[in-house]
Amino acid sequence: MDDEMLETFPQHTCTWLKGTLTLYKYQNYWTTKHFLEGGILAQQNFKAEPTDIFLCSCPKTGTTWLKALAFAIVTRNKFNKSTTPLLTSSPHDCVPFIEKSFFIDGNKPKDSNFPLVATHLPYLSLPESVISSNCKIVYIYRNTKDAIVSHYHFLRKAFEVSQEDAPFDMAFDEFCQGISAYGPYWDHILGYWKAKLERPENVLILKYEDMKSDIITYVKKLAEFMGYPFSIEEDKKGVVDDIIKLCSFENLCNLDVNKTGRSKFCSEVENRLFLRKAKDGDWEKYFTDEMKEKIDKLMDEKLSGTGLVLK
Ligand code: PAP
Repeated sequence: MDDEMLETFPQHTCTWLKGTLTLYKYQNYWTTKHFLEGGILAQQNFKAEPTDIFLCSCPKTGTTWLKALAFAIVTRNKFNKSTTPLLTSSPHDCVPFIEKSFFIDGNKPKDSNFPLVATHLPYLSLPESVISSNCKIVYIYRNTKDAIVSHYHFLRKAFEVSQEDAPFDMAFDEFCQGISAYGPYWDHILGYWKAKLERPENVLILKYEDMKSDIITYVKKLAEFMGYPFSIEEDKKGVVDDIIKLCSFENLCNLDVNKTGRSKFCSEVENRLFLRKAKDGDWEKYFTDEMKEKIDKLMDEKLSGTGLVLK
C-alpha cells in the first residue's frame, strides 16, 4: 500500500509510547500499517476451504495458548511428545495469521493439508469465503481489565519503552476510547458473539478465565468442535493431560525457542513477549478505583442488551 492511500485512513499516534506506534483505522478497527496491508490483502485474496478452522481473537486474550492447544490437538497423531514442533517453534509459527503469512512477508501459500489458520481481524472484516465456506471459527476472549494490562506491557516492551516512561493511565484512556490493536475491544468481541448467535454450529466461543479454571473440559470441547474428538482410550492413556501440559504457560515459557527466539510471523517481536504472567486478575495492581469504575461502566454500556457477560 502506498503512503498516499495510507494517509486517507484515520490515524492515531500513541503518545504513551513516546510516539513509537501509529495505528490506522480501517473498517472500524485500528491496527498498524503492516497488519493493515496484510489484512486487506488477506480479505481480498484468502480463499477459505470448508475444512479450514479459524482461530480468532483480539490481541492479548489467549491467542498463543489457543494456537498451541489447537495445533497439539490436530497434529497429535502426526507428532509425539518429543517430536512436536511446539518444542522448537513459537505457537505463532505453528499456526499462521492470514494477515501476516500468506500475502505479505514472502507470500507463502497455505498448506492445504493443514486446517488451522489464525486471525486478529474482526468478524465483519474476515474474507468473505470464511463465511460462505461455512468453515469453523473458534474465538477466544478475556476480561477487559487483564486484556488492557497485557496490551500495555506487550506494546511497551515491543517498542522498548520502559514502564516509567509509559504512563499506564494514558494507555488505559486510549483503550477506553476504543483505540487499541484491533479495537475497539468490545466491538471485536461483539462481532464474534453475534456470529455465534447467528451460526451457532460454526462458532465456538471460549473464555480465557474459564479455560484457566477448567482446562480439561475446554480442551475436550475444543477438540470435539474442531472435529478431532478424543477417544476414551486416548483419555485413559493421558493424551489430554499431555496436551494440556505441553501447552501450559509454564512449559512454553521454559522452552529455549520461547526464551530467546523470535517469531517468524512477526520478526521484530521476541517470542518471550507473548508469554508474560498469564495471571487472572493481574489488573488489580494497575487500576485505581476510578479506572475500575470507568471501565466497568463503559463495558456495561457497550454490552447492554447483548447477553454477553465479561468477568
Ligand atoms: P497475541 O494476541 O499477541 O498473540 P495473546 O497470546 O492473545 O497475545 O495474549 C498474551 C497473553 O496470554 C499474555 O497474558 P499476560 O500479559 O496477562 O501475561 C500471556 O502471558 C498469556 N499466555 C500466553 N500463553 C499462555 C498459555 N500457554 N497459557 C495461559 N496464558 C498464556
